Amino acid sequence: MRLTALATLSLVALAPLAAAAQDSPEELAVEARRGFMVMLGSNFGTLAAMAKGDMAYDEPAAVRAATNIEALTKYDVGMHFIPGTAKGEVEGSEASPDIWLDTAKFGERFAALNQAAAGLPAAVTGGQEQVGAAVQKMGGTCKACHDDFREE
Ligand code: ASC
Repeated sequence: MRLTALATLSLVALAPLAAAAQDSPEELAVEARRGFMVMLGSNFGTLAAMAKGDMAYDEPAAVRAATNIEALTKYDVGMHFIPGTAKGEVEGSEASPDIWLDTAKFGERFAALNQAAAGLPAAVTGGQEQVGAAVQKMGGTCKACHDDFREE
């Protein structure tokens, strides 16, 4: 009885892993990219809301969001842009085929994001009036890459 319950529990716990294992490398790549973008967007959204005054300035929350963004931009998300994962090639992709035609420019866009995010926690410290400039600098690099390489 105990063993059966334990066995059932392990199967339930492993179910998400099994589901992921059935995905093709292309599907996994898109899932990884989207997860990355969702985390980035969630933390960026916090800072943008504080900059706009939609959310009260909360220094620890701002620093946490900025720290997450800085950490996320050090993740090599480029490794998930594998061939065969442009929009239309795999479900859920919004990646422009141009990514694979100009990989140097694509890399530069990520480098710009990385640079804009460097020191972000300090940049959002000290008051609501600090956040706007930091958000603009960051958001500009999001937009620059999406304008060229995202097809919604
Ligand atoms: C986001 C998101 C973007 C950027 C951009 C910033 O949260 O999805 O594309 O921020 O709007 O300018």
